[in-house]
Amino acid sequence: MTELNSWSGRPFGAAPPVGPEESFVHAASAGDLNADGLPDLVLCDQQKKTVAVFVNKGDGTFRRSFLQETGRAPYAVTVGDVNGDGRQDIVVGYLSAVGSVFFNTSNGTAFREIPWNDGKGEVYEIGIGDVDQDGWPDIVAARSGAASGIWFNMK
Ligand SMILES: [Ca+2]
Ligand SMILES: [Ca+2]
Repeated sequence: MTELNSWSGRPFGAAPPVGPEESFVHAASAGDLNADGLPDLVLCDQQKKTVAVFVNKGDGTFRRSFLQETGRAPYAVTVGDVNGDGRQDIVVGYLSAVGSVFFNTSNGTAFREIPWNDGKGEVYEIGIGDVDQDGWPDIVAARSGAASGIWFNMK
């Protein structure tokens, strides 16, 4: 099936699916997690409570390189270099649970998880940016059921 891309007028082609057929992915983000110049995908399954990385094979298909059971329902995710080491990291927000920063330790195949936020409310959206202009990226979260806020990087 082909649909027209309204921005360029060029057709969209059907792409092969990514991840398991039966899934409950509520949050996804893209970033170059293995530093090969191609954007990779992070898919967070709310029901299975998992965070998975799928690396871009360069031919329109993806291969899973990482899977972590979180024990909490992920609801928002973004990718960015939170610790300034040049490797893209993963920031996950959950439903009424403390969030996770997954520091990329091995080209998208291994991560070190540390907590962020107070675990209140539902995290609907996450942004990464240097809000206080100290040279370190901070985490901004939009939440429901709790105040939204900024979590400053205290490097
Ligand atoms: Ca890549
Ligand atoms: Ca990093």
